[in-house]
Amino acid sequence: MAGYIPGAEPKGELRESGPSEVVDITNPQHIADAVRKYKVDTIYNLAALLSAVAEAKPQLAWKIGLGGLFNTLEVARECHCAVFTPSSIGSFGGPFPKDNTPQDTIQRPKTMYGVTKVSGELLGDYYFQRFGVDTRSVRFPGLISYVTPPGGGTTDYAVDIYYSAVKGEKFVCPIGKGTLMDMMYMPDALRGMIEIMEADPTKFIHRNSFNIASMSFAPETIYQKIKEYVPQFEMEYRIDPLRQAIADSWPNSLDDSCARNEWGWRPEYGLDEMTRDMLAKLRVKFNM
Ligand code: VAH
Repeated sequence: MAGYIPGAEPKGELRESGPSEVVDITNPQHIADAVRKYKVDTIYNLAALLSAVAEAKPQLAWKIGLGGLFNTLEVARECHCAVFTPSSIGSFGGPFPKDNTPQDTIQRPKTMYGVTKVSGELLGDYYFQRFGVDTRSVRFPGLISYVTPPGGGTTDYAVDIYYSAVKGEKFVCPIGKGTLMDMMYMPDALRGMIEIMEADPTKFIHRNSFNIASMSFAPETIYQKIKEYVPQFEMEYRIDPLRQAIADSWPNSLDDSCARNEWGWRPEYGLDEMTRDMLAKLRVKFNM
């Protein structure tokens, strides 16, 4: 993380899951010290500002997204680590096929988030080709989790809607009716991150970065699905122009056939399974 962010330390289940250090990703020595101290063989570099907040702080988004990635790749080159860095459906932009977006197509994003993601893909491939660093990546859709509240992304609505439903509140949706975006339940995303790093690289045609997908929906679809389990749940639209413009520039759905063919990617959660699990876990989280 750039600079020390109070409260950023891991908590609860994450903290109990193993050793941890607070590392400033804009300080390469910090990264190298942690890698050497814990004999790290694979770095999962998840540091980034999400799409909407990156438009408010573009310089910081670059500093963390690309500066942080460069520092991570240099440490990986020196310490012989593999590196996973997520890209995103936000890496697409310009005149590309919006439906079933192919693995290889035009990527001319107009957001700083997208610029950092497509640049990160190119940098990751360069470090593999030039220095042999084992870099791998997936283009994540919007990730939905009950563990951590959303952090300033365009797809945050698909998490916030579950919180409103469980709390018995009317949901105010910032994304317009009919706006399709790819989404994925966090357990599928975590499994994908591990499976790609354990995959046999001799089968790779691509590396940075693979399209992966599980579901694509618009706000009205997830709302109707939640209403099946929370019949009194209500929603209204109050469009956020920034997030709507970003969402409109992204794919409606992804073709993930390369990830399926090159390393066996398969999603396990659809909208119904995710909705049942999200509502159940949030009810436990809020003792409701
Ligand atoms: C965002 N949740 O909305 C992130 C993600 C594809 C969406 O990159 O910025």
